[in-house]
Amino acid sequence: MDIDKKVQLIKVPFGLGGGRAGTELGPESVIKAGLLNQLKSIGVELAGDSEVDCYKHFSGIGGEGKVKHLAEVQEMSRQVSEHVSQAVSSNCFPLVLGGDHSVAIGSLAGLTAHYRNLGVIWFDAHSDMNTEETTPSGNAHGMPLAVALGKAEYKLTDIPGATLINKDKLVIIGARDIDPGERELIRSEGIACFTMHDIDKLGMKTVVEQAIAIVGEGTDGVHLSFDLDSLDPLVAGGVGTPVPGGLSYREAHFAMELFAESGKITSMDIVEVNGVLDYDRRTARHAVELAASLLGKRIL
Ligand code: EXY
Ligand code: MN
Ligand code: MN
Ligand code: MN
Repeated sequence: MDIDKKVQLIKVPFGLGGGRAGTELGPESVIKAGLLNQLKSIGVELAGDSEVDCYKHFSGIGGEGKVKHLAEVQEMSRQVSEHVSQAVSSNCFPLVLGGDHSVAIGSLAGLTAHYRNLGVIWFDAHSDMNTEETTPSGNAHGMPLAVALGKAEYKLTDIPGATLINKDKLVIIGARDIDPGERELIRSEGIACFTMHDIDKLGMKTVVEQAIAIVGEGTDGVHLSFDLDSLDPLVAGGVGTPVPGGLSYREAHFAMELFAESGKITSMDIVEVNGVLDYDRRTARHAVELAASLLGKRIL
């Protein structure tokens, strides 16, 4: 997009929404993999960075109730929302570094406070649309879209200033592990979901063109939430919930390049980099490169 805005980095070292330790190390890991130099090298200016103070230490304990660590997820989301909202108020491009994918609840809350017609692009192996009733794991990182669409008991509107996202302006790309309750919701709500099968059939160019046709019209901002598990685990194995048969390196970069060309994306999450499982920082380095591709890195 040749971003004309400065980037505000928002670090969210939160992993209690996932089932395995290590995602709370994501922001540190992505920074150590060279994010700041990479942004600098492509001419993206950093307005500043902030860190959300949010239960940095993973604990497998405290999983009572239908959703594990729900109170912590809610408190983290409220704080992330404030940071994101502040960044948008300062005319910056919010780049949120998770953390597990429940951090996107906070991103979407902060963004909907400003963009009344927000579009959402969701790169993921999963569809993250379980409710308190359908979740097979009790892990909140499998729920952010249900929260944002108002389908769970915990709703985006529980966060001050936020509105729900519009189901007609949401596009999921890369899905290949969808639970029965999620499938029902996707079908009944008519949500645009390009599975890996669709990507194989249509090719990434057509998929992104169709996605842009959906979110490009009638929106005043478009958020791109990138879960690293959308990539094939052979490319990016440092994630807590790997699913075989994912995006290739080039498919993912090509998609980011096409979204960059569209000039439509106004914010981004990078989530699910697991600092414990990503022993050689390969997944974190992919995250850095993908962010650069989205922010307008040019080869020529
Ligand atoms: N659908 C499964 C669940 O709800 O437990 C797995 C969710 C994984 C969610 C992640 C990271 O995108
Ligand atoms: Mn996810
Ligand atoms: Mn996922
Ligand atoms: Mn599953």
